[in-house]
Amino acid sequence: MKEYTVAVVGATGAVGQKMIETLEVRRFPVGRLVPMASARSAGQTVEFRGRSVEVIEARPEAFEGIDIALFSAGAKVSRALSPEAVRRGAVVIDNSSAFRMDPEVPLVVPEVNGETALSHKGLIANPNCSTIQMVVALKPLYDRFGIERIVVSTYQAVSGAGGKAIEELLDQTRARLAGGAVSPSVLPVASLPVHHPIAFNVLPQVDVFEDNGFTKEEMKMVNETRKILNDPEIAVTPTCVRVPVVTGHAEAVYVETKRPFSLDDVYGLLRSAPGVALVDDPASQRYPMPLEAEGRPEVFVGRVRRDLTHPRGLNLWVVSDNLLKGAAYNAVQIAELLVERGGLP
Ligand code: NAP
Ligand code: 3JN
Repeated sequence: MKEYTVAVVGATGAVGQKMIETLEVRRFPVGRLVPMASARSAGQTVEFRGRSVEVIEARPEAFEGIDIALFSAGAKVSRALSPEAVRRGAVVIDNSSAFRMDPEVPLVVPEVNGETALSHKGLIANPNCSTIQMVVALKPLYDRFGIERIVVSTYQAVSGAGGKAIEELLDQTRARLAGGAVSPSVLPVASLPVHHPIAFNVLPQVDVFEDNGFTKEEMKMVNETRKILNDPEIAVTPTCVRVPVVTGHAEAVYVETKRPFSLDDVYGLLRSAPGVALVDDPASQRYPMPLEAEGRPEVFVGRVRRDLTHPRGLNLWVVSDNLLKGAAYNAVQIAELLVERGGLP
């Protein structure tokens, strides 16, 4: 089998580390791994297949000879360096929001719209984590019954906000338990002047606010869902919330379908849907939870129930590992799809 030279940009970050782990676990045909980060981390090492591999600074020339570049170092880095990588012949799978809404760039969740990846022009975007797990769960229902409207509330783990946010939750938890004071500096948004404690708290803000009162994370869910489902009319009303959980985003999702459904059909569709694991047994208190989803590639769905008031209303509880299916695993799945279906030069 052909082997590929694979760059991971952001290799020292929360997502980049999971990308490297996922390449190894999935036995992706990596001939050479090239971990990249900022000049700050150049010279550090990452572990891959039992060996230490040196991290190099991500600069335009570093992309000479790279076949596939998985980017996860933020939108600014992606905007600056991914065109440089593409110009040098790499196919870029970008985990940032930089190009997601660009009509020339496919926005891909393999279980939902995998075929769109094959029309790439060198660049493929990985959607936002909250969007990915929602559309994987809803796709089988969308195809069978149509969906008019989605009302979603997220319960997002701190790892979605990066390595520093994980440290902040753990440090604050230890400090509070020891009776000490905390001085938040990362959440809800590191670059804003005001920060709130996350330990023993819940923050109804993920990313910055837009003029319409929704946050950027919420607007990503609206716009990315429309693009992935190729349905500019679908109504999405999100509220994104940060909770003191390290890994695993949860979502309470309410949908109104276009056509009537039976619950038996819904269970059947979810049971056989690619990438979905149905965990729904109220009698034995079985439902998806972040602690059980951590480290797993599936999107877990439970608490499936017909709405009490709307005849075509359905409630679901959707949980997934935000660093895996929400980021690293989805990106590696896209790379696998390109290898399997001739999508690489
Ligand atoms: P993180 O833990 O803070 O890691 C950031 C990574 O980016 C580090 O490896 C860092 O390297 C690198 N980096 C920073 N500035 C750089 C530069 N100028 N050149 C090259 N590398 C640079 O953050 P994370 O949680 O892994 O997230 C990284 C990005 O992934 C986010 O900004 C976002 O765009 C994307 N993301 C997407 C999703 C999703 O929903 N699909 C979820 C989370 C994150 P140093 O060690 O050298 O600083
Ligand atoms: O907060 C989360 O749970 C998900 C965060 C995703 C994120 C964080 C910083 C920058 C993104 C993203 O992927 O949408 C970005 C970004 O690239 O805009």
